Amino acid sequence: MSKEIVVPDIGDFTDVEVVEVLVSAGDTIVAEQSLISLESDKAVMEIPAPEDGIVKEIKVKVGDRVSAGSLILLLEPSGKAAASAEPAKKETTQTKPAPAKAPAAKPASVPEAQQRPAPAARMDEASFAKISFSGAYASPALRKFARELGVDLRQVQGSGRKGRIVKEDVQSFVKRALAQGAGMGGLAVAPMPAIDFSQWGEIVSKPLTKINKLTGQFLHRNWVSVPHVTQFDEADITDLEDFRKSMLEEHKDKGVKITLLAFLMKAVVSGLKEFPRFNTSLDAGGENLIFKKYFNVGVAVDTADGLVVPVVREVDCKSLVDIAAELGEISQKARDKKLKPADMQGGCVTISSLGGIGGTKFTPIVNSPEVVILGVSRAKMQPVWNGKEFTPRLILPLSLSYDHRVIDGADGARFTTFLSSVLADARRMLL
Ligand code: CAO
Repeated sequence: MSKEIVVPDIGDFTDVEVVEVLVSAGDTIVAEQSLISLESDKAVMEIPAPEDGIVKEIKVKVGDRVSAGSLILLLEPSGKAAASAEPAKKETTQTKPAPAKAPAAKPASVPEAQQRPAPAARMDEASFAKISFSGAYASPALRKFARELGVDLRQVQGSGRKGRIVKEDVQSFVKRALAQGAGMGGLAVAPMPAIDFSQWGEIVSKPLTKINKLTGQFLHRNWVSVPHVTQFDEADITDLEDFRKSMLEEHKDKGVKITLLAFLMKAVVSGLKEFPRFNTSLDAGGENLIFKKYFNVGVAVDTADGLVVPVVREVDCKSLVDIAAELGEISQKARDKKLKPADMQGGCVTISSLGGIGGTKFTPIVNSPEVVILGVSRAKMQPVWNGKEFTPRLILPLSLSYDHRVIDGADGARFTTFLSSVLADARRMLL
């Protein structure tokens, strides 16, 4: 048996617009829960449920105009309400069977009168503007303010009493959203159309791995929110490679493979020390630059499930051999899916090395909130003019992408020039 829930007495207001319908057919609701929001020229108010129950049918939609007495929805009262009505029914049945059926035959008459909130005093405009109901987490005026700004209050953390959302909460939310680039209408991207690729030939659909999905989200966010510039350069690593080979020979019995990557990590840390602005992050509000006094280096590792970036900590305090050993361990851990979230946090800079695979250059995406990433491609022997003749030298291509909000182009070029000089003469790493 459904009850008609109507708009109660709302003072002198008539033909007020419905701006939100806050429940749906099938919802279980409790007394005082907001059902709809109405908006006049001067205020917003929410109409609360007079009792618990299940919504059977909604009778209004956004844009409708309503007045006191307009039908909002049909409600099936909950067991509690029904149960409390039950004894009375039984009592009546015992004493006077025939009239007991009367309420069932005319469900609308008595219940409709009961379900209206007590008429009480009619509200004037001022009290309409101030009205708020128990259980609401924001005042009607605040809701109006949020709606004008297009803020979804469900995403706003309330700092008021009992978590109530106050004006400052909405203002901070908007500031943060603007700082993060959200809400920039110009960047709105049209959704991808759903395409049936099988119309052009055979296909197989495979689900993305969890790593693929997470990496995709991070990369997309960084790609659209960080203004990237990639500085290309080259380093002559002929002497470094000779030195590395001699070290390889020395350590071959100790089970540690001294890789070029270990040297690159040391060289990058020298760069961070020389150019402290590269070892920073912007704070969440985008108003302060956080300078880091530690030197942790992330390394992109290609695994069967996707890309992960474990971090080697305090590279400045470790020897080349220790770094090489740790690199071997973490890349194995990554491939065995044994990395913990903490193993991938706290990086200052990332190195993405595709040198073992090939390619000449690429544009890596900054691993935000870091501000710089070094991409390394395959080193090749090349003829280099030394002023008198061409000599064969091993040349390593470098691709340094950086966050242009933090790093200027001139500094980007200074950094790669410095890196090249350090890699050309490994003794500089000691300075
Ligand atoms: N130029 C020429 N040869 C290179 C080289 C370079 N820049 N870098 C490595 N090599 C050689 C190594 O010397 C090694 O040769 P040997 O087997 O003869 O000794 C071989 O290539 C394989 O090296 P490796 O790739 O196994 O080892 P690494 O230390 O260079 O790299 C790691 C380790 C974990 C970075 C790598 O395995 C990896 O996963 N790379 C992919 C990273 C990636 O996907 N990046 C893209 C991210 S998107 O921005």
